[in-house]
Amino acid sequence: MNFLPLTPPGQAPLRVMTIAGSDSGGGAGIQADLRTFALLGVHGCVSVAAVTVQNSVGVKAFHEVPVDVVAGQIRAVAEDIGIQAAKTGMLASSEIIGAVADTWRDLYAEGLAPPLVVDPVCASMHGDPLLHPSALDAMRNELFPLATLVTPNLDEVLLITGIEVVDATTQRDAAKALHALGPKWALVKGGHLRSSSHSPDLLFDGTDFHEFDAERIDTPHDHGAGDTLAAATASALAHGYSVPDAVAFGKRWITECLRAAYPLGHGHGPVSALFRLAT
Ligand code: PXL
Repeated sequence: MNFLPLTPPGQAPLRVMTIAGSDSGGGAGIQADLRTFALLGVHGCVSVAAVTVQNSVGVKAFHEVPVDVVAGQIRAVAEDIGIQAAKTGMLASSEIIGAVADTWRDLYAEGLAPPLVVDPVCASMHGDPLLHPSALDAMRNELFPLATLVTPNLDEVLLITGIEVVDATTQRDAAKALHALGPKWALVKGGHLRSSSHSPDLLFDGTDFHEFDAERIDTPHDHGAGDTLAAATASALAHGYSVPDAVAFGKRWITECLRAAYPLGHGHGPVSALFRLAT
């Protein structure tokens, strides 16, 4: 596959920020995002929103970072280092979502807010909650309207819109419902449409639908897949790609990361951006 343009050594690469949770097992969350950023040649910056206690079997607990610290990390980096794109992942609570949204609105007014990919992480692949159910309203009403792109999986689509996606028609309905919440673009990922041998994702900007079909890689080791797709898409947006082109790039990247996924621990292993080192 073609990767993103690289910056010559000694010159500052583009900066992409992840506002998300830490995964002690290193497979998902901030650790997955930083791996993708590095292997795509962008400089990853971080606002840690939560710290999870987890391994390949499940999430045992999490600690929420105080809201002023989450907001402070974003502002400190945006003001000084500058960011060309950002993505959100696990945000845990309505208070944290509110702080991120407030900070983002302020940065926008100051001309410091780049494209924002909102991956509305609600639960781990084991079903362990990563977002308090009471925070769904904040996700819908505060963060979605600020997003360039939202990237829910089908479980998250159901929680956010109430629509159960079972086929192409309901996938379109869901894309319209998500877009109506305010993001510029909505991506409904079809990777969990288990009947399909393909992984059809649908992108909608309120007017046009774009379909992205990729080979479906059947692996139990898909921990961090959503994070990795959003991180690669944000990296392409930092390079000035259009949203459809950035999503197409992210989709190619996650397909290769899924192909390279490896077992770890006694449960589900992670997708692997490390394949890039062998290409
Ligand atoms: O893959 C979703 C995700 C995001 N962020 C953190 C996670 C997980 C899944 O477990 O732990 C911190």
